[in-house]
Amino acid sequence: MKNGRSGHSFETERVFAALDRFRIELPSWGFANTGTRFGKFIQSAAATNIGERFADAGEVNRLTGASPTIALHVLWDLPNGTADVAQIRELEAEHGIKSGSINPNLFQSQEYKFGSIANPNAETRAAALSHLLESVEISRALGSRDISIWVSDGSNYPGTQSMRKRIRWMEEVLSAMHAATDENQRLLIEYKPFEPAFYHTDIADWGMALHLARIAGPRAKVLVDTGHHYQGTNIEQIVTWLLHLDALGGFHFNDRKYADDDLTLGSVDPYQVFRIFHEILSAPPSTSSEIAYMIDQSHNLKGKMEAMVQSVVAAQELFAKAALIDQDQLASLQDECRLVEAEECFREAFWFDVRPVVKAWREARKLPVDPLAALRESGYVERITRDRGSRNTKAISTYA
Ligand code: RM4
Ligand code: MN
Ligand code: MN
Repeated sequence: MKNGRSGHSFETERVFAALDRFRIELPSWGFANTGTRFGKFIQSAAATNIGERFADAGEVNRLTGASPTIALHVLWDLPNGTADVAQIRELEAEHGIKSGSINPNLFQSQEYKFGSIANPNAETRAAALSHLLESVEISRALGSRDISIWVSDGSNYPGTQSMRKRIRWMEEVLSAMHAATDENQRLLIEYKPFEPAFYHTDIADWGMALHLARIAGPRAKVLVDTGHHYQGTNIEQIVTWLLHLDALGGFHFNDRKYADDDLTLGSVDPYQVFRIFHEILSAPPSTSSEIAYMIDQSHNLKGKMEAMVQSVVAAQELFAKAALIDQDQLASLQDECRLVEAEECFREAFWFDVRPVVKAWREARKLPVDPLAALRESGYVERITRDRGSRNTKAISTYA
């Protein structure tokens, strides 16, 4: 270990500083029953209502100290719109966790069969806009900064829709939405190459999302969901470009082997997450300080609480590893094209076992030293399994 300025090791200083500022948002839907298009496997411990989703997220935050906000899906968490804000406020106070990003739902209603903000029918586009405006209102009422939009719009067969006209319709709706935001709010635009549409998707990649964000206005940024790329796409390069353009709003983290698999963060390819964090940590802080780190996962087989704790811990460890890269040294090795030494400087940080230092950080911050073990010892999962078991056998969740 190298020695840092304060007498602590270089690694301890770096990791402590990195973890003190790293926060990652939990998705309310990650605690509820979800499934695949082939069916759902109900879990006895899954959250069956908004109170339980808040309780679970609060517990993950208690264990990790790194997740003080919960992302809300309007249709699933606030089915009555702004009328539900008072109840959400009470839940925030009760569970010590704040509302995070507000996620409009433009993909489940029957009227969106042929699209929402890109639907050829002006009335349907107006309905989509009115839902977006209500989402802006909800975000304002809750004091949450980000409204994260993912639209499933697209078509399944060549020639059946005008891709060109649909661009204009999206520009109009998103501009109108942006006009309703105030300076404390942001509009994050997510992209995805395919699914549910299989011929064209209206916001298929970061270029399209960036264009729409620029047209919408200065408070619109791009949201990168790590599962929303073709195989082999260099996601960290996209991140670099978005940072350069001051257009990176946030992330939906998850992992995958094939497509939008929504598996636990870092479970398949932790090096990918490390590379993304490196690009962020090597960029000027002014372009990266407002990035919203969020988890967007669906845990079908693993226990939801356990999977979420694993995800937060994995994110912390990979962020801590990336913080260990000696940026000055790496920059001069890169400039001199000393390729092998540059690569080894990079990989040394990835291979460094940060877990003992992360444990020391948890101890210093009075957090459970091993969050997963603490979850097991707390009996929380057994309790919610008992309490929610019968409700879960009856209720098939409305979740996608
Ligand atoms: C989409 C996308 C969105 C999420 C929905 C449920 O694939 O990732 O972010 O809100 O799933
Ligand atoms: Mn997502
Ligand atoms: Mn997705």
